[in-house]
Amino acid sequence: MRDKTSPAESADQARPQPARRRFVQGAGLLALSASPLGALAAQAARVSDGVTLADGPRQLVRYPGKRPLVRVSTRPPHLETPFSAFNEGPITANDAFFVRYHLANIPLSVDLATFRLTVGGHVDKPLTLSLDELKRLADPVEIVAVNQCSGNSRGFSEPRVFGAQLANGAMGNARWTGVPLRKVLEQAGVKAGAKVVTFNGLDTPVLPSTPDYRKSLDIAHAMNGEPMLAWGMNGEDLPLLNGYPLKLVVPGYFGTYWVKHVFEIEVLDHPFEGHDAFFMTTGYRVPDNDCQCVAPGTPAAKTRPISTLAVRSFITSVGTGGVLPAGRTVELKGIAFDGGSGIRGVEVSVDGGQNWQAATLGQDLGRFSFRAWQLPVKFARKGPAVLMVRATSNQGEVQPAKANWNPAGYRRNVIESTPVTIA
Ligand SMILES: Nc1nc2c(c(=O)[nH]1)N[C@H]1C(S)=C(S)[C@@H](COP(=O)(O)O)O[C@H]1N2
Ligand SMILES: [Mo]
Repeated sequence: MRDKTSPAESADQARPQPARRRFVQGAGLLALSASPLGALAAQAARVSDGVTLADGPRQLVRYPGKRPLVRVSTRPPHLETPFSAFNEGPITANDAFFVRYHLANIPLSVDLATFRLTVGGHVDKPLTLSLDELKRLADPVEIVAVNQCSGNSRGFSEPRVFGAQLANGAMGNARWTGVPLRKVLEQAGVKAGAKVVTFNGLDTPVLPSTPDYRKSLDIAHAMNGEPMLAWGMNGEDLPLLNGYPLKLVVPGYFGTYWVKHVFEIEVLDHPFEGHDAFFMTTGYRVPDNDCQCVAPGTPAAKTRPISTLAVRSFITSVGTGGVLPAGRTVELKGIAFDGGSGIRGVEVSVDGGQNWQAATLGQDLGRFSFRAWQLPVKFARKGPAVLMVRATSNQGEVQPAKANWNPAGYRRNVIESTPVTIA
């Protein structure tokens, strides 16, 4: 399948065009193909990840630079991390990290010789920076932070909701290297009266009627030192599919703000509105109340942009339908995280929520990171058992026993239950 609409007819002609035959990341597979998106997914393996949502079993598929990931869609690429990868440790490997795009015209390579980051709008001194110039602009900083899709786990919503039917693999935790966004904005000189900062990536819509993928942060958030322009992920360049060469990292905030292939930053002295503000003004909004939820099946009267991650925890060492031995010590392992206060504690139940035991927390990699936990347990009796895990954040937030519901299935953080068999 070839695109019928040229991306060049959109308003995006100012974008640096990636030079396809020069320095190319993950190019081997791509450059040969007349239909790159088709070829990207060409090595589909007919293997399921074992999760069956309403859409049926999900297949694993192989993309450049990635191990087999769960195929949610291929155009645009939308791939989940197979859940077993989270048992490898609190850092998610680059080749296992999930991939989410909204627009099908994604960059298949980026030439650093021509790539430029521009910073403009309501500033004293607009900037045009190569990646090297950006790297020299300030001392690099590192932060370990979770990137989680707002719709992670949406496929478990009841009643069902529209949107990609995701299980729990649309999240990952990495060590990001870059420069604070604040330093870059300071260099450009934000003028008085600035309200928001917008971010645009190299991917473009196929049809002009489709809004571009742009996000914004309030000026105070953009300047608070946390958001980062990152080129490094776990000590390597960003994988192409995760936003090479530069991505906005917004610790504690949902992945929707983590704009990939970011090349254009604009400071506005007015609210961000219009066609290309769709993913702020229409998409990625939650009910404007404390629980960010409504009665299941009902619309939200008033909404606001989604923001920070809710506290969550998972068992990673055994999944639904797993078999564990009776009469022997079994080490249960997992992860927990929240939107940036850090994890105070994790409790585990092996009897469907009647009794809870405190787990031991692993190394603290920072308040925005996955926190590993473990707990040795012993099952006296054979038969079915339901394992549950719940986390409490340092700010006292606990996971709900009953799932909060909203029309887009965002921000799910119900206490997870894992039915297993003791044999
Ligand atoms: N340029 C661009 N950046 C983007 C998106 C996109 O469609 N285009 N999707 C966002 C969403 S919704 C998510 S969840 C994260 C996913 O990041 P990843 O693909 O690196 O895992 O990217 C965000 N950044
Ligand atoms: Mo997302």
